[in-house]
Amino acid sequence: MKLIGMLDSPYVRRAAISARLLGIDLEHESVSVFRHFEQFQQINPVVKAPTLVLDDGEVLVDSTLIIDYLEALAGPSKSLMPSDLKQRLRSLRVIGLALAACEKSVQLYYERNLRPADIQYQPWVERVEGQLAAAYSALERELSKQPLMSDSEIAQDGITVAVAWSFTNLVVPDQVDAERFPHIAEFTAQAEKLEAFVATPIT
Ligand SMILES: N[C@@H](CCC(=O)N[C@@H](CS)C(=O)NCC(=O)O)C(=O)O
Repeated sequence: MKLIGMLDSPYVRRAAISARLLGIDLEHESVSVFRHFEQFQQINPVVKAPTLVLDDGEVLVDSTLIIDYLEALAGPSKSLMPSDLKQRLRSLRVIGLALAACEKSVQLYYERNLRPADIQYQPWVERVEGQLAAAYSALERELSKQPLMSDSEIAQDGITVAVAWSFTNLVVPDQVDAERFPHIAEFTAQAEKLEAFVATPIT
C-alpha cells in the first residue's frame, strides 16, 4: 500500500504516524498537491492528500477514513482508540477539535499564500482566526483536565493534537502562543520525541 502526500500536511502525517503505531508497513510517496498537481492527478483525480493506494489499485481519501481502514487491518488488539465508551467519547471530542484546528490553519495558510493580497477578505480571516483560537482553547482545557499520554503510550487523540499543533506552528506561527496553551505545547514537545514522530518528520 502507498500513502501519497507530503508530511507537512497534518492529515498525511497523522495517517503515516498511525500506520507506524498500528504496525502497518506503508510505502510513502511525497507528492505535493500544489507543486506536483498533475502527477497527483494521475494517482487521484481529486488531488487530496492523503491518498491511500491499495495493492489492487483501489484509492481511498480522507485521513480519518484511511485510519479507520488501517485500524480494521491491524485488528482491535492494536487499536489507537479506547474501547471504553466514556474514554472513546472524550477521544472523539479531542480529535474533532484537533481536526478543526488543522482545517482552520490550512484555511489561514491558503488565504495568506494563495489569495492575492488585494482580494483578501478581513472579516473572513478574523472569523477563521477566532475559530482556530477557540479550538485550541477547548483543547487546552481538555489537556489541563486529563493528560493525553501515559507511559509514552500515545493514542489517536494525542497523535492528532500533536500533529495539529506542530502544523499550526509551521504554517501560521503567529496564531499559536505557547504561553497561552502551555499544556498543548508541552504535550506536543513530548510527543515529537516519540519514535513514530521522529521517523515521520514534518519537514
Ligand atoms: N478532511 C481531509 C482533509 C485533507 C486536506 O484538505 N488535505 C489538503 C492538504 S493539507 C489537500 O489535499 N489540499 C488540496 C486541496 O484541497 O485542493 C483529511 O482528513 O484527509
